[in-house]
Amino acid sequence: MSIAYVALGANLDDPVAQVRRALDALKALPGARLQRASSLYRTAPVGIHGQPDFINAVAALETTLSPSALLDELFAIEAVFGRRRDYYHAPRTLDLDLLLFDDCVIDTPTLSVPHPRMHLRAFVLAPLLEIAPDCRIPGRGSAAAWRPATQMQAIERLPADIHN
Ligand code: PH2
Ligand code: MG
Ligand code: MG
Repeated sequence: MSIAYVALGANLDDPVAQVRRALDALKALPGARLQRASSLYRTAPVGIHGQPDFINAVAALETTLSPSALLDELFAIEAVFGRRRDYYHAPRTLDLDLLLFDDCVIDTPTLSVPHPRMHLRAFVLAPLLEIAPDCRIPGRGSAAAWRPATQMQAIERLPADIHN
């Protein structure tokens, strides 16, 4: 059994509803059990200009799947949610990124784990630290130690009644 952390992000077509439904889809994933889900966060776009704010969250999954099998399942959920890849960083109904898989380091043309930019992004670190305060990022050390460097990125935790 492995533990995987998955980042959820949406900024199109009622993103709060998209992320809530995506958490339900993760719950229903064969070969995986949703162990923890963070609050939802409203976040300013990072590295992108002129797009709507995002809704982001992070989920912890217990899984018997391999990293690549889990990645395939995540892509399949994105497709069900109508994800289109019109251009790099196009606005999206749902983005599911595999952040961490146990303490594995994976670097293939299709999968990089840990996610190479996760330690630089408040929209990943804040929800991740909410559900895994002691989380370590292989090769980067404690996730909490990176959070102060992202302090300038606008992020707001949504009240629980919006996502429960
Ligand atoms: N995803 C990106 C790039 N920038 N910014 C925010 N706030 N949230 C995201 O999910 C996000 C982003 C690439 O996937
Ligand atoms: Mg992404
Ligand atoms: Mg992605």
